[in-house]
Amino acid sequence: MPLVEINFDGIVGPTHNYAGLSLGNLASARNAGAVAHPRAAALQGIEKMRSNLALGLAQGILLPHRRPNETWLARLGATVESADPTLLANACSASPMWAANAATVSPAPDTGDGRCHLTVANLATMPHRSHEWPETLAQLRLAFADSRHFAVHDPVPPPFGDEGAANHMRLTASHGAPGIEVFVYGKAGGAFPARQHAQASAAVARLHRLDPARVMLVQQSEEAIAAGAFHNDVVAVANEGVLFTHEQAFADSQGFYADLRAKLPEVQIVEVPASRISLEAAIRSYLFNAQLVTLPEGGMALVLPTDAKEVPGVWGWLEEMIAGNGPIRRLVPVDVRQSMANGGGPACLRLRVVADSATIDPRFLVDAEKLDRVAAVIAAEWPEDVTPADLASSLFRTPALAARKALLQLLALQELI
Ligand code: SUG
Repeated sequence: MPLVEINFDGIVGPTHNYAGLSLGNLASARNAGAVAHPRAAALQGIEKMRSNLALGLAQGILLPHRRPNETWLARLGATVESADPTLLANACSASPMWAANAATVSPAPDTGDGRCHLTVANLATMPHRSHEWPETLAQLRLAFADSRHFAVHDPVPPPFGDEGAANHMRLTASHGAPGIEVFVYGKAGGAFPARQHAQASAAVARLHRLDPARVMLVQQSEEAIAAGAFHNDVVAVANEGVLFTHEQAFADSQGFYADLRAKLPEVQIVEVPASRISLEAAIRSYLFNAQLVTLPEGGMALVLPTDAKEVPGVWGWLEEMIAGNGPIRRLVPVDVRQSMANGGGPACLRLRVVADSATIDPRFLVDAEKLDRVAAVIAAEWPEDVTPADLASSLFRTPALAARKALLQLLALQELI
């Protein structure tokens, strides 16, 4: 069977809320304390998946984690009753929805043993994300249990922060051919933390047994992090032979492009100049936090947030790009506003895996009919509104746990309950 790209979207959990937990993520700070809408958020995610299925793409899912995370609280000597509001918010975050941060994935053609390797991300920099990995690992070990085709690794040990695929790009002539894997790390970010450590990137490349000649370690620009690009996927995205990037994404863009061209002469680099779209406008519109996908009929589409239409200058530039007959032929706007308000666009919500879908546990794969059943559970069980203050109430927590359980039962994933 052929290797295809499969996007695994994180389903937004019933505790989705705006607690302003992510320093350096401007949307998270801007919306701190706002009323969140978990049901609408999860249904927006389902609509995005439906839209991608309609484009002819393969689709998978990752599941919401058990929240509040009482195991994590217990290790801190706390309970849901005793935890202060900030600690409780950290234990309740629905952040596993951003599946781009679940793991780094190296497809089989790139690795020394011909298996697809996945390393779960430790997400060590942010407290609310640092306790995701055990449950993510449990899901990955189920979905990719076939050890003839997959190797699933434990996280890189802290303090080396690893944020997974959000700082990793794979460029290749085609999905099934060997790729150049680009690991983007941060050193400094002005007032904000650099969340991806170079040592973590290097460790993942070694664990995945990548050919050092086909690995690139590239520094993210300090100005990008300082402007709010807390992950590289906020300012750049790649697919097959195309890199779509902001001019100021990397510390040394020209050096990076030259090295990349030397390794992959056919690469096409579509660079957006800062003179047309400033870093600030790029981060506000999230035009790069897009899924750049190869369509079955040929050509590439950019699945990007509808918000990109609202920032002056952005949509006009994109339409010029399409008219210019470059590699990106189509714009597909999707409404993921609930996730966007926490700094997560279409690309954040998915983990890309290139593999033969027949080797993956089918409970993690979806078609339109299965999505209908998932949407029905969300519509019936997910709360409509949540404020950070609600997190302390058992009237909110008990139904939230029951809602997740109903979804896992529907999918026959009882072992995750
Ligand atoms: O880690 N937001 C996430 C957004 C992650 C986006 N992912 C990628 N770019 N791939 C983060 O900053 C906000 C949660 C809060 O503030 O309550 C949050 O965690």
